[in-house]
Amino acid sequence: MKIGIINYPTFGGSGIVGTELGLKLMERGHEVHFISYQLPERLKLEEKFIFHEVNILSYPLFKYKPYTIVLASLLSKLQKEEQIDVFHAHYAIPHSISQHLAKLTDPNMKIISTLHGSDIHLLGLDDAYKPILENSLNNHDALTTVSKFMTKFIDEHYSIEKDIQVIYNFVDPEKFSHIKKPEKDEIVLSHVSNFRQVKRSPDIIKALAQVVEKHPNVRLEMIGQGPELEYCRDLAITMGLKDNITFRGSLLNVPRVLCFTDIFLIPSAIESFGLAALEAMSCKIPVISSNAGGLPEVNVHEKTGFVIETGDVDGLAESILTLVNDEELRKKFGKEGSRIAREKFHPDVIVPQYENLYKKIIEK
Ligand code: GMT
Repeated sequence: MKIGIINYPTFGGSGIVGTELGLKLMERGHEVHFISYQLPERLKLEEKFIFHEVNILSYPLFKYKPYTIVLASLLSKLQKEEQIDVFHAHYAIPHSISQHLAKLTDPNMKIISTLHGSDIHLLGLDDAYKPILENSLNNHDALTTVSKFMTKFIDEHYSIEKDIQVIYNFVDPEKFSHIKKPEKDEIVLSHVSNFRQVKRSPDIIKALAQVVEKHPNVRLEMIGQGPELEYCRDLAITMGLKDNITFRGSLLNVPRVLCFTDIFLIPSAIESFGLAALEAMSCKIPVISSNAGGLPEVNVHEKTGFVIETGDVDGLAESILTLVNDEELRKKFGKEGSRIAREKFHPDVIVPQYENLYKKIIEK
């Protein structure tokens, strides 16, 4: 098949899922066309790929560049010139709307969107997007989401007249696997985040303050960048935790930090799936997550880690302390996490679900 993948090029989960899916589809013999406004981060590690850049010319009248239209025109052009069998957008705003616009130029064009997260549970609810978004999604050939939580959320908040298939995100054990941890005299906690408010990253610093009172040899790795990063840095200083926290910025090689990690933390206020938690599980790392959104579909309480109430800083500290004090429990949760990652979220389980969906809509 010839498949067009439209995604954001950044470190965000939807961009990663789109890119990794495209790469897996290439491995399985498909011709994949990556479409984005710049080369996706994870493609930078690859040698062979087809990439189409969405190029917007400046014009003095434009205060805001009309990205949605330029992307739609590119998709329409690709449909004509490359005879793409199916276009697959990751993150609905504005990608799904551009796909729908392009389909207006050729009704035979097949379009699918995967609804990832804040495109639906935050931005999409706003009147500034909702009417057009809903109409575009209703004109798609197929829709998928990344968790049962997301499907339920869409049912409750949108008028979508088609079935929405849940296809979970996946993790490649070749890229995220357990590497024997080096001997060290500290316990390392990690948090991978875009430091937006929904991630509740400051809760981790507050919990760490309680933890180091009992165990001064606990250190936290904060990976990523975003609006609350500066606040987190300040909080670390005011709470006297400067020496217990390392801020790393965005990293292409997350597995390198994960191999030093003993406990992974993701206490978000909402999370449609929590790809970072799955990547940690794949590396045999126990996870402490909140019970928000689709997180409990990934991290299973008392099997792969602990699931706490969102915002429960004391509960977070208590769970960290339980795992800090119990190496055997860390190993047990880590092992189970990696087993579930391999069985339920393996590319060989997930990618064929997308292939089958593509085939179904192409044959229709
Ligand atoms: O939706 C977002 O806030 C961003 C999006 C992204 O592009 O990173 O993340 C969402 O999609 C990921 C991949 O499916 C999920 O793992 C994240 O849980 C989800 N984020 C939220 O729901 C906040």
